[in-house]
Amino acid sequence: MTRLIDRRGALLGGGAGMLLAGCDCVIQHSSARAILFKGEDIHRGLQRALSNRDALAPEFRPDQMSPYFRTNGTRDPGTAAYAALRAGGFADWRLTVDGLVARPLRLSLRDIGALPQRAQITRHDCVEGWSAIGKWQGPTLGSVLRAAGVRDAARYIVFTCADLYGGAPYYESLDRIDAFHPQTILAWAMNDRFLDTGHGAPLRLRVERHLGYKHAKYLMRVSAVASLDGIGKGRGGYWEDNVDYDWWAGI
Ligand SMILES: Nc1nc2c(c(=O)[nH]1)N[C@H]1C(S)=C(S)[C@@H](COP(=O)(O)O)O[C@H]1N2
Ligand SMILES: [Mo]
Repeated sequence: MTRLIDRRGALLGGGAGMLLAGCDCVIQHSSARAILFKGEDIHRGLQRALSNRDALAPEFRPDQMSPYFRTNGTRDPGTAAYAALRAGGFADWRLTVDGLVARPLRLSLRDIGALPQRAQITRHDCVEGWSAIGKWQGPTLGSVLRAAGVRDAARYIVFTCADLYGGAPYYESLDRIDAFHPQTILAWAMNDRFLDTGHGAPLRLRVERHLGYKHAKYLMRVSAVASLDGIGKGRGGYWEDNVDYDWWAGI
């Protein structure tokens, strides 16, 4: 990993240009989807059947961004460990990438900023009935998994967070198709600024074809696994385990 960083240099030191560079919007795809699925009468199931798993979520223009993007769930992990990391500007924070990978990684924010970046303006849809449009930037999860040499036996990617619910970390999981979806990114910037505490600093998942609860904030660990058995209560996420939310939260 050190070699990867040395070759590409640091982004975070001089990242302003990158932040202002704008989004890699895929207008053709979103307008095609808009035309295809215009009628309110088209059943969601039909839409699901017609859209393939690799289809892109709609992307928006900067002038469509929500002036206010609320926070939900944990707004501050509130642990001594998290407070210490934040007090140090997350210089000591590392993302562990492990499990079924050839090369386990421990990535700093600088390492993450040095990977190829993607920016996207998307709509966040929370199952509780609110939505907001914001801009997110970071490397694709796929590029991180490739850097780690994810093994073929890995069927799921599990995300472990810094915040605790009843003593256990919030967690989520995706299958390989969503993990390698081009809009699935590990975002360190929101609306052209570093993520704030409320929105999941220093790093959160964006998985744009899914509902809000899949977008794990306060990321600490990304693990490639063959099965979700034995992780939490085995249903692939905190809400899935405890409130019967569906593991599949595709939109
Ligand atoms: N670690 C962690 N991630 C989380 C949550 C949480 O409580 N803890 N809440 C989820 C829910 S339900 C939603 S809608 C979004 C909210 O993201 P936001 O606070 O940036 O709006 O984060 C998701 N990710
Ligand atoms: Mo949510």
